[in-house]
Amino acid sequence: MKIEPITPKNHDLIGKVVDFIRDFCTQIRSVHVDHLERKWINIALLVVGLLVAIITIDAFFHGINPPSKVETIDSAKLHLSKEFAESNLGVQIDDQGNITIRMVAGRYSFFPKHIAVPAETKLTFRWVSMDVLHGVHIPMTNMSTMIVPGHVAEITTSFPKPGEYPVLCNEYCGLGHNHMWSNISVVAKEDWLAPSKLTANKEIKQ
Ligand SMILES: [Cu+2]
Repeated sequence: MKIEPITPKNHDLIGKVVDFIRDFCTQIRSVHVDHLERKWINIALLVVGLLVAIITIDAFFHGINPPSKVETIDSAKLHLSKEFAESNLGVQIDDQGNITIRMVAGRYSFFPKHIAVPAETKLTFRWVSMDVLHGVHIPMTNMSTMIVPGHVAEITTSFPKPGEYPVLCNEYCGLGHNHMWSNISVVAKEDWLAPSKLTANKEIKQ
């Protein structure tokens, strides 16, 4: 990288900026602020500084990051990624019987729009966003997370009772936000049909 030498031109600019800051500080100091008011301003600034420090320390030293694991993904290439390609979305069961549900959130729907899962079973949901920040909330369950573009949000949960559960977006994502929903049918464990055949067929098609 070429570093530009300090020329009289940009030396002038630095001088102007310094003058501006000096003027600004002088004007601020000349404003009359009541003693008590000044105390409260200082307390407010102290609280703001403390919060910023906590966030910074958490982010850099405690690894506080977007929800779930810090797993990144290219949101613009979801349809090309193996895991979130259209044919891999929905419910999948592996050889050990672990159930994984992959869903994509995009303005203004969750894809796939409807899935069926068994009750009283450990389910791993993996969510990604194809565009902006979304959220996912399933009322009457502990499912609530942000879906940050560029990150995979992973939640492990189970549904205690069979029934119809709406999946709602709880982060304002645009004009159609209130129409952004999907639906999960939770069926009794013994009535649930594992999509193994479906998965196998898909693999053959690919
Ligand atoms: Cu939304």
